Amino acid sequence: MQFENAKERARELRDLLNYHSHKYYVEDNPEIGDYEYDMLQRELAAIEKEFPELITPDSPTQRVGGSADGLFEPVVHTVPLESLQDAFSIEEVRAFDIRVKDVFADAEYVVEPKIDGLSVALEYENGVFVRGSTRGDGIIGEDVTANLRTVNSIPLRLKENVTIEVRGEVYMPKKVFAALVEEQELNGEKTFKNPRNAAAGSLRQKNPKITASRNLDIFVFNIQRIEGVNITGHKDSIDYLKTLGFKTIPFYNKFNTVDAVLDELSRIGEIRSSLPFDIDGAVIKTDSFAQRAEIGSTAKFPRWALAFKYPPEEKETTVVDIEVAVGRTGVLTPTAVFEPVLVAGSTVSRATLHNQDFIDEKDIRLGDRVLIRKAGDIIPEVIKVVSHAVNSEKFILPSVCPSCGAKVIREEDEAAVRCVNPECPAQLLRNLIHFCSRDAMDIEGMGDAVLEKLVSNGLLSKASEIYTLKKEDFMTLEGFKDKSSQNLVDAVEKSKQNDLSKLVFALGIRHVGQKAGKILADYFGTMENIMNADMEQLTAIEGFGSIMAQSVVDFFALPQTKNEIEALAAYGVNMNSQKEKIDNRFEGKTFVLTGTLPTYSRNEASEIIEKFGGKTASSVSKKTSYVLAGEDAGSKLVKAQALGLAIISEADFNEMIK
Ligand code: 0OX
Repeated sequence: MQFENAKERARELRDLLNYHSHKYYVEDNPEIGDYEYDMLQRELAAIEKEFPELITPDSPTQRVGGSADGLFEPVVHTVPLESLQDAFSIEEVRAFDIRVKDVFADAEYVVEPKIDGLSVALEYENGVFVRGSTRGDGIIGEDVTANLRTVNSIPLRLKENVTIEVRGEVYMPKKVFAALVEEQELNGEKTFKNPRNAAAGSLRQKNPKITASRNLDIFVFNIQRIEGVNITGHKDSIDYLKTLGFKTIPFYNKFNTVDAVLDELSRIGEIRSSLPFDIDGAVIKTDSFAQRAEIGSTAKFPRWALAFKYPPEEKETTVVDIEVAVGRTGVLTPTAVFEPVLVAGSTVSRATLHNQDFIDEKDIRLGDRVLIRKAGDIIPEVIKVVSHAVNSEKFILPSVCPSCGAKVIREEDEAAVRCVNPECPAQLLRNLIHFCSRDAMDIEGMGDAVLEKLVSNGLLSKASEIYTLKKEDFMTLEGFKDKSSQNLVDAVEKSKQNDLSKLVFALGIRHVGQKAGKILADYFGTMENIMNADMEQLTAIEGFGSIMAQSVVDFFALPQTKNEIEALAAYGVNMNSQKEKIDNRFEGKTFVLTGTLPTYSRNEASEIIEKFGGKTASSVSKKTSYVLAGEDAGSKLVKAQALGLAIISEADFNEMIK
C-alpha cells in the first residue's frame, strides 16, 4: 500500500474502531460483532506494522503494550482531588442542607452513587489522552498511564479536541471480581478481599498486560480543569462529559429540597445490591459552581458536598451445621452452614469461622440464630450471635483429625489447630494436588480427579510414587485409554527435568511459597545443600526470616522427608538448580539492561548477573547500580545519564565477570 493511502485508511480505521469501542464499552450497545471488530483492529495493526510512523498515541492498538517506563512516577495534581465528609444518618444530611441553604436558599443538589473503587485523574491535550494518575493523597498521586490505557472504557481520543482533566472512579465489576477470586482460589493464590482492593491491586501492576486482563471499568464524575469551555453547574458538566465520549457516573439527578434528596438516597439504597458494581454510599453535591466557590472548603473537605454511607446489609439466619475440613497444611478450618438467606443480592449458605478463637470470641454454637453480612458486599461473614439455641453447648473443634483420627495439636502463639500426621489422607491428597500443580511440578493432566482416583485405588500414597506409575496403572482408571494414559506418563517424565525451585515449592514446606522456593534453589544450587543448611545460613539469605528458616530446618530433619527426597532422586527427578551460583561478586547490585548487546541476549545477560548473585530490574532508579547499555538504548539510558549512574558496555561487563 502506498503511504498516502495507508495514512488515510489508518485514520479511517482509528475513527471506526474508536466509535465501535465507545458503543461497546461505554454505551453497552454494540453495533458490530467481536469478529468484525477484531478484523478492523487487525487491519490497522498491519498498516501500523508496515508504517510505524503512522502509530498515534490514541490508536486503539496502543491500549496494551505501552512501556512500563515512567510507571508510578509522582504526579502533582494541578487541581487537588478532594475527599468527602461522611454522613451516616438522616439528621446529618438535614444538617448539611441547613448549612448550605443558609448561604444559598435556592441551592440545588445532584445526588450520585458513590462508587467503591479508586479515584484517578485523566488528562487530555487537544482531545488526546496523555496522562492518568492515581489520587494518592489528593495532592500527589502516581503515574499509571500505561495501565489506565488498558481500561477499554477510557477514551484515548475525545469527540472534541479539548484540553481537559477529569476525575473518575476506576472499579472492578462484581462479576469480574467473583471470577478473579475463583481463579485465585483455584491456583491457591491469596485472594483479594473486595472489588476495591482488586481494582487497586490491578492498577498498580508493573505489567500493563496483567491490568488489561483484569477488565477494570471507570465512571467519570468531575471536570478538574478545562480550557475554553464555560459550564456553570455539575449536572451540565456530566452531560458534557458524556458528549465527549466518557463513561459517566450512571445516575445524577437534580433536586431542590432535602426531602427529595432523602428519597433519592433511599431509592439508591434499595437498588444497591442489584447494581453490577459496588457502591459504598451516595454523594450529595451542590450543583452550581458559583455557589460552590462561595460555600468553600474546610482544610479537608468541600463544604458543598457530603457522602452518605449505607450500612452493609445484615440478615438473620440459623446455623444448621459447623463443618470442619482439613487443609493441605493440616489446619482444621470450621465453616458454618446456614439456612440459606438472601443478602446483598445473592443467597448465602456458608461462611468461614476461621479458627477456635473466632468461635470463642463470638461464642458461636450449633443451632444459633446469627447475624450475617457480606464483607465488601461479597464474602459472607458472621457478625454476631443473636440468640443461642436451647440447651446449646460451646462449640469446640475436634481433638482428633476428622480425616485420619490422629490427635491434633495447637502450637503456642498460633490460632490454628493442626493435624501433623504426615500420612493423613486429607493432607496426602491435597499435598499431591499441590505437588502436581502448575507452579509446582507442573504435571499436566494430573488434576484433582485423577489424583483422587489414584489414591482411592491404592496406587499412590506419597508424592515420590508418582514416578513409579506405569501406563497400565492409569489405564485402570475409568475413562483412561491408551493415548490419555501415555500422555500422563509423558507429563510425569517431563517433570523430572524441572528446575530445583519447582521441586522445593512442590514439597509443600510450611511458609515456603513459590518465591521462597526459588530463593532456596538459586542460593544453594542443589537439594543436598538445602537439606544441610542450618539456621545461620538460612537466616543470612535476604528475604528469609527466622520462621521460614525454622520451618525448612524442621522439614528436612524429618526421616520421612529424607526418604522421599532419596526416592525422588532415585527415580531421576532433577535435584539441581539451573542457576548454580558461581560466586557472590554482584551481591546487592542491581543491573538494568537496555538496548541490544553485541553478543548476549537479555536473558543470557540476566542469567549471568544472577549467577554472580546480582539482580536485574526493568526500570532505572536511584537504586540501580549499573546500566548495561547496548545499541539503540532509549529512554532508560537518558534517565541513567540524568541520574549520574554507572553506565557500562558489554566489554566492561565481560571484564567484571572474568
Ligand atoms: C465516587 C465519587 C467520589 C469531587 C469533589 C469531592 C469528591 N467514588 O463515586 N468523589 C466524588 O466527588 C469528589 N464523587 C463521586 N461520585
